[in-house]
Amino acid sequence: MSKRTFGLCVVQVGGIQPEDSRAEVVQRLVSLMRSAHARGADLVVFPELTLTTFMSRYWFDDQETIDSYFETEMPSAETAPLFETAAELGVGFYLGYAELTSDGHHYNTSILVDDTGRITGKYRKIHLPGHSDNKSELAYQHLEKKYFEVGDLGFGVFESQGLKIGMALCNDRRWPEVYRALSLQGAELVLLGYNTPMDVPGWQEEPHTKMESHLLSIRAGAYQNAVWVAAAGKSNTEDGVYMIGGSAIASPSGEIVARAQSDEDEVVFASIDLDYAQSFRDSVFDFSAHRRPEHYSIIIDRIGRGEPLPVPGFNS
Ligand code: CDT
Repeated sequence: MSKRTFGLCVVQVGGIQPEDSRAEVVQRLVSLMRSAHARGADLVVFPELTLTTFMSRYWFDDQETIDSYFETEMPSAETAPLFETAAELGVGFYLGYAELTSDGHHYNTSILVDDTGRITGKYRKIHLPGHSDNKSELAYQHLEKKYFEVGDLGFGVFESQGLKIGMALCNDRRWPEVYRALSLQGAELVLLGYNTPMDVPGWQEEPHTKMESHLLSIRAGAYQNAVWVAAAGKSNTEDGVYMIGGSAIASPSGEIVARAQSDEDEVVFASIDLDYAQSFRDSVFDFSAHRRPEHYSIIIDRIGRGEPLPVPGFNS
């Protein structure tokens, strides 16, 4: 059996505080990238909105304050060390950040950068959770729907470092359509960053199931689509709010092959065999042989739950 090994790292970041400057955060990420390289990383995955604290927990009225959390260029003077280190070490990376475009659009974005420091792909988050109204009675809110527009780039797959790589961000990992859209384009690797606070308004999961549903989502996405999934989160407390951690790599068998042990900064490494996916693609998930899209139209036609469809002899 063939083997194409690749050094994959998810870098968990143990919380960014409101007072941490971009320059401090970038230095921290550079040092984590160096540790990842020392472990054998070819590619490093950083979390969602990595450069600042998770601003969606705060209600801001003032556009200048809001925009201060966003990047207007990438790389910028402040983020350039990440690109320079990537090129120096020959390590690619995925980075989540808040993007303000030159024509005034705000997106929750990730980029893919190859081992020469060149941007090879971009994704703008499509599943934005939370709310846009001011729930001022709460200590912390989840205002992604206020601060970000729905991404306009679709689910892209990019050739980078000799691989086909798809990207997603945080809440996307809970939606099976995301992995399917990427795997139908031949993605071998799905990279995603996340911020999952323990307390989210209106999200009534038992605390112990938060980690379970996170791991279940990436494992199911990996297995059902015969892809590797690498998920990097922020963890520990940010401004007193706990984020779940559990940064992990899931294989096409649906197993977690590496997982953070702490809720601090941590480099999680796996030497993965990219060809391991092939046996799944040739058998149980041979899409060409087994998928039946003529029976999937309801997935496109409906957004919310509705009445049962007519079935001949029933429901008419
Ligand atoms: N950042 C992000 O998308 N976080 C969400 C938590 C709240 S959604 C109920 C997540 O899915 O982890």
